[in-house]
Amino acid sequence: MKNFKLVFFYIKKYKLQFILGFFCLIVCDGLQMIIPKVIQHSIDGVLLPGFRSIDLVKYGLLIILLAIVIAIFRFLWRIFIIGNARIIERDIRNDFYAHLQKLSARFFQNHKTGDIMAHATNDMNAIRMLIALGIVIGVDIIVYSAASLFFMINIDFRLTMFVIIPLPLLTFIIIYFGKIIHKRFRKVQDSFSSLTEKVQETISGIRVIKSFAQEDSSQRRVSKASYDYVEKNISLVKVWGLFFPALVFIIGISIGLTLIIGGRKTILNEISFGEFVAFNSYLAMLVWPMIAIGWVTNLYQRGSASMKRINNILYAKADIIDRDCVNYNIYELNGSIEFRHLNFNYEENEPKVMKDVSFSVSQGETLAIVGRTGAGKTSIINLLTRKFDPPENTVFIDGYDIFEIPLQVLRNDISIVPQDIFLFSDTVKENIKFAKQNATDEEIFAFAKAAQIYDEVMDFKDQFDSIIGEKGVSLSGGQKQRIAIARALLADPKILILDDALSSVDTETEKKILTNLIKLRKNKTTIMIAHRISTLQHADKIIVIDEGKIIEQGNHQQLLKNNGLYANIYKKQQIEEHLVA
Ligand code: DCP
Ligand code: MG
Repeated sequence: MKNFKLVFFYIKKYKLQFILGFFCLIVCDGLQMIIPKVIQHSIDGVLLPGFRSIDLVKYGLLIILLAIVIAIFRFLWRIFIIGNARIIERDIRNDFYAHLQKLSARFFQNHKTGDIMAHATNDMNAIRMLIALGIVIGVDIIVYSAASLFFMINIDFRLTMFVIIPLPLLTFIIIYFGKIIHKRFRKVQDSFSSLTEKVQETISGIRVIKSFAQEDSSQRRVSKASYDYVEKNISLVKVWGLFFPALVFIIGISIGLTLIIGGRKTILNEISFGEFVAFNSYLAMLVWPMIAIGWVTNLYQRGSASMKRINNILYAKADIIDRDCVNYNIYELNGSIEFRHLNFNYEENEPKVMKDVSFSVSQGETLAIVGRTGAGKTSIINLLTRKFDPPENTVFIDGYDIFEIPLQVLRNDISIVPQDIFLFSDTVKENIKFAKQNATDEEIFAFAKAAQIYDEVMDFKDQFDSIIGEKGVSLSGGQKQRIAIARALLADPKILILDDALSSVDTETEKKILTNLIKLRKNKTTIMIAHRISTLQHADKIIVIDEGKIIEQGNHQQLLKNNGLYANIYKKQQIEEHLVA
């Protein structure tokens, strides 16, 4: 039960609606229980001498009236209870999402997107079902079984005792089959998602498949998934096929007993004919709570498993947070950076990816980082931006330990064009103004021009209102990079970081972007990572990193003189350029 703390919190928050729903539900259930009584009296009345047909009309009208009132109250309780459960689901999902946003890169490295998606959908569903149906069924169980039993016993105690003997079996059948059905249903769902995944993969990867002439093998993979889906469905159908007959069988026994024993009692005049009919109706009504107990048990188990999974995430501590030493008097950054003897590994038992790294950048300077792939360039950025936390007293901005700077300030004043660019499936314009929502069109166009993407966007059918992604224009790697650069430039941050952001841009365009960049970033700190030295040679300071260690630093001229790795890479790239040219 303690898993449901959050649910109770929200139930309390919306308690008025729940109380109203509860009231409507009880009225609805209660009135429902009166109908067989009305039928009983009308039948017994018909059999009495002196019964007038006008009385029958009265009974008929009464039942219609009851039906109308029941319908109204049923409508109301659905709105109050089921509607409210939807609202709570929404609130929990919002909490969940808000919390996800706080979690660190490390969390997302350790949790699969698919699992998180499942929590936000399937698990939320299970909780909603439990809240809504749990309440409704709970009330139904109590009202239905209490009232039915009361009226049945009132009609004939011994008869009641006989016919209810088989009914508890219903509960067990529901619990038992419910579990199997749920398990198999999950397998059907899994199989379906793997089938759609395969189909989607083969469609989006069709060019690769064709170019490697792998149509047959990809066809085989899809049809295998397709077979699997059918198989899982058949296994589900089989349980359903057993489940209903089992229910009908048990109910049949009770009905049979009623007919035999109750029928005899009617003939012997121990109970009236009307009572016999009413008894049958109440028996039918008693079936529902028996089924409901089993159902709600399963719902509860599923819901609490889901709640546990969601709690695991909701109570996962956000590990990248403002620490106690944070200084909220820091409102903005100036942009000088220093790393002091930084050692770092991503996971405890893994080897170090940063080894005694020290360097500094003054405010307004441009720093370039060069190094082979996997050398640790992006890791430096990850630590500077607190995507991952460095050890204390190793990274300083404006002379402050990075942990003294509020995260909000850090995030506001540093913009990155990351190596793996992500654009939203929204318009080009919205993507560019992502970091500065109040940007004017003029600003957006100006920075698009600076990033050398303006002309290309103007060639799109809807220009800056073109949607990016599957439903709209598909962009080349270089186009994406330049849109991301425009986005970062528009934010005009105190520190701008370009992580390999020009890798897919041709050298001509690159030169133009760099010229604009130098103009726009005058007196503002910029960090550039690139494999091409032509991109970096104008930087005030260049550090060369290899296997997590800084092996050279200086400006272009100094490093060439050094004749180390930098000079080596530079020469190779010069020869390549000559060959290409
Ligand atoms: N690494 C890791 N966990 C991460 C990121 C990186 O274990 N979340 C490891 C992989 C490499 C090392 O850290 O062994 C350095 O990775 P970087 O991403 O810092 O390397 P680069 O950015 O220099 O490489 P590239 O030029 O390919 O981007
Ligand atoms: Mg990298």
